[in-house]
Amino acid sequence: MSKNNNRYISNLTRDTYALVLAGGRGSRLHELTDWRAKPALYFGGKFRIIDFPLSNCINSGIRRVGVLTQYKSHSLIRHLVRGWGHFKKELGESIEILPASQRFSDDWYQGTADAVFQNIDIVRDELPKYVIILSGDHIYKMDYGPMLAQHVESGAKMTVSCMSVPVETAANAFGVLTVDEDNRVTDFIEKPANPARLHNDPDYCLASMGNYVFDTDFLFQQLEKDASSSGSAHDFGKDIIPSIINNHKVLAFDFRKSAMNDAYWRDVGTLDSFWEANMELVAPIPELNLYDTDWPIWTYQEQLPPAKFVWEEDNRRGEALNSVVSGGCIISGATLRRSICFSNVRVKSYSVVEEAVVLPNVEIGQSCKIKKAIIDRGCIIPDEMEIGLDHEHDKARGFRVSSGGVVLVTREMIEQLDIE
Ligand code: ADQ
Ligand code: ADP
Repeated sequence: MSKNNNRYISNLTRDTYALVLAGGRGSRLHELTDWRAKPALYFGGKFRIIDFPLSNCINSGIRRVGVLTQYKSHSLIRHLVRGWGHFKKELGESIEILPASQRFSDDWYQGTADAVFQNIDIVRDELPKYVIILSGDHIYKMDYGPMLAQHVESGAKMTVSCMSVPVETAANAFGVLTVDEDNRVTDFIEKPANPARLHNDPDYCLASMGNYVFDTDFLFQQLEKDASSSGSAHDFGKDIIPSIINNHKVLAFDFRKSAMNDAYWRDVGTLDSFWEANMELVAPIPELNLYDTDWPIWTYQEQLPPAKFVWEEDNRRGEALNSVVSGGCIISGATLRRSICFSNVRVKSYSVVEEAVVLPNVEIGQSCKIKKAIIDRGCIIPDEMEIGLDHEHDKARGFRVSSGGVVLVTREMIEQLDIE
């Protein structure tokens, strides 16, 4: 059908402005988000979480993007400036960093709807026909084009991307939708204790992914109405969606229709899920293909020398098995197994590092043993330190041990140890 050709979709994506919500803390990540917003968190050996929605925009042909920042935004803004500053205005491309700056009132951003409301004038200047609002918190690859096409062809005022997830996963965690046979949203409850189950699959329910397409005029009207409503938390999930579904056409879009690979979507909101999603990448064939040249994930990347593995003269081999090792790393006489090393990590002789996610600029001294751990950026792990082998000992030293048995070590935790 001629309407469905690439040109049709590219006209829609060109008429769309994307707003990425990147102000959330992600408090269940504990000290990992003490100094950085969740979207700035490192992932997969060289990326930050925000690189995923931003790359999805670029690869989908949406080239005008605003990023709404608030909580601990320095690390995020630095990453955006370094890695995403190459957009060319002359080619119709722009990326705007939109920090909460009390432009309209004395308040910082309240809920997500307020964050968008406080930037209405900036979006209005761009004259987009459609606005796509994206959560900056998730790891996934998605072509937003088919979602936009469904939105326009169906005549919906708002479209919510969603996927079916087990009921126990969604309870108290996601916005849950009920839809009719035409995919029209008939009910929406934010984080219900007892999610509405799917008729044809009662163990599952339909969860919102926190990504929305709106007709621009309609969005502005709803935000203005919401801004003057005193009881509102000014949030899309809590207020805007439930208030419009009865009187306006709001449709669900099935993420599987435009997922790049088997609907991979991860909310790395806890230490365990962050560790697990990183660990999935060391599998021989991970579900998330980061080597797919058709859907590249862009990021900021420092100019660094290649990773190096040193087999030392006295037969201490530097090796990495089923691991991901980034530029600037030197693994010298040490063994990495099922681990991820971000850039500039040094691991010294006799050390064994297993199932660890090691963030940039970490130094692991000699004869260390590390298992099932997350080592935060810049940690200097002293010689002979053991992490993850005895959780009681880990806790006694001030390291955090998650419910799933992942040990988090940060610079501050190391610095407060009384080490000679
Ligand atoms: P949550 O992710 O729990 O649920 P929220 O904490 O509001 O909702 O975060 C949504 C997005 O907005 C995140 O990307 C976050 O970083 C960002 N954000 C939060 N507060 C912000 C602020 N004040 N300013 C700017 N950005 C902010 C949402 C939906 C659910 C849906 C899940 C899917 O509300 O309905 O199921 O996402 O994960
Ligand atoms: P990232 O590793 O995500 O780039 P950083 O570790 O550089 O983040 O921290 C981001 C921001 O937080 C920076 O402004 C940094 O100076 C600040 N910061 C980090 N750790 C501390 C700390 N212990 N005390 C005060 N500020 C800190």
